[in-house]
Amino acid sequence: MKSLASIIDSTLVDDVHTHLYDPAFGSLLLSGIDDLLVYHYLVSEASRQMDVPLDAFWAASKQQQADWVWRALFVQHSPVSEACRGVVTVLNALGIEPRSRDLPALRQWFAAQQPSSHLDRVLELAGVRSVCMTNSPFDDEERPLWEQGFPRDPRFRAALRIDPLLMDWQRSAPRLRSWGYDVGPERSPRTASEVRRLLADWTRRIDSRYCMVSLPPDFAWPANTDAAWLIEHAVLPHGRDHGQPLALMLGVKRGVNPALRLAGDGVGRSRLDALENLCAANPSNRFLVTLLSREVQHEAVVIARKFPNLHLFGCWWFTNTPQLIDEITRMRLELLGTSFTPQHSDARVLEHLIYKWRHTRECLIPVLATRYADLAASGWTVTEHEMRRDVAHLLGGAFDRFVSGASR
Ligand code: FIX
Ligand code: ZN
Repeated sequence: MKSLASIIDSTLVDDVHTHLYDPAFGSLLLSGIDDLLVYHYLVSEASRQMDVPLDAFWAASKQQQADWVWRALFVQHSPVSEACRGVVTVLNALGIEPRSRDLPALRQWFAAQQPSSHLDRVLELAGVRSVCMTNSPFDDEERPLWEQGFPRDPRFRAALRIDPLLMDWQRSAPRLRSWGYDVGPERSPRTASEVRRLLADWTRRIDSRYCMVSLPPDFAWPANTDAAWLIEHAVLPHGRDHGQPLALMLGVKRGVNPALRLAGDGVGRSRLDALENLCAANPSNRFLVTLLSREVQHEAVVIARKFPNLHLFGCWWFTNTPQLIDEITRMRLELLGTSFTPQHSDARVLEHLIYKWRHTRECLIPVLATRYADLAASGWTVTEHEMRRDVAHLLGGAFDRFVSGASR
């Protein structure tokens, strides 16, 4: 009988949320040591240890920024944080002894890789079968390629990101008008139907799996806000018409320290009565939810027990640390069984897939082993076939079924 560890290690993952791009997007698919080092997780950590003022940091080239991050986090101190250890895991998995090379040598190594075989190798080392991208019509860099069309790499699936639409309607409305949608700034039936037309067009164009938005801790629903109105009159009807779940990423406070740019976002406790209200009032809509704050994880699990149209996924960003993955995943297994998706990578750089999934697998093994051992002690021994089924379900299978509406 194969061990649980080898089943978890060998089961391929369908990664349900990343910031990676189909290789057709060229330089938008980040890769290599400099992108690994200027990852915003590391920039925020380095900002605490670097002597360089932030203005000078942002004015410098990516390579110079990477040099500073490397020096602060890997040379002057031991890289013990989760994000730093991630870089070490990546280099190791690629066969590079991280301490034996300086940054110029690491750069040369990455530059020598042939992009498509490097992509294949990374996916293989990460044990990842497919990744879901984050695709925004509001992103001027990616929109033109979608409009033009391109041969898709089937390993890169799409999801429609709509943050500006919901969170910044007054500035988004003129953009929609410039794209030919007859919306006004006011909340009218015409505006709602034109937003639905935009969502339908983009869902078809990118072959979207779900629609997604990140929301601040004080997001309320129902409420007299543009976001709540658009959700009720455009996003939810669109979801029902097109079978698209709505992914809510709850609890992000954007720009807590704007000087840190992308690294400057923070966290707050979300008001989960909004989630409860959404699930209760819209039984024909499906909601995918991940939460940034540790403090609301238990409440979210209890809501999920009440609403089969809610699927929890991932230990998002600040909760993607071994200690919190362990705690949150145990809690979810104990209260939801296997009806959730423990992790997504949120990878921004191709090679992140390696560390995010290796570290997740390391966490999942003892958590699931304990549940199976407790179950065996109570008189139910899980077979190898059943373990494989459960692991495949947890590593993307359950999410896929929920998204397709097949079963929950
Ligand atoms: O909103 C999101 O999808 C977040 O994941 C990002 O905004 C965030 O910057 C991130 O990369 C977290 O892992
Ligand atoms: Zn993300």
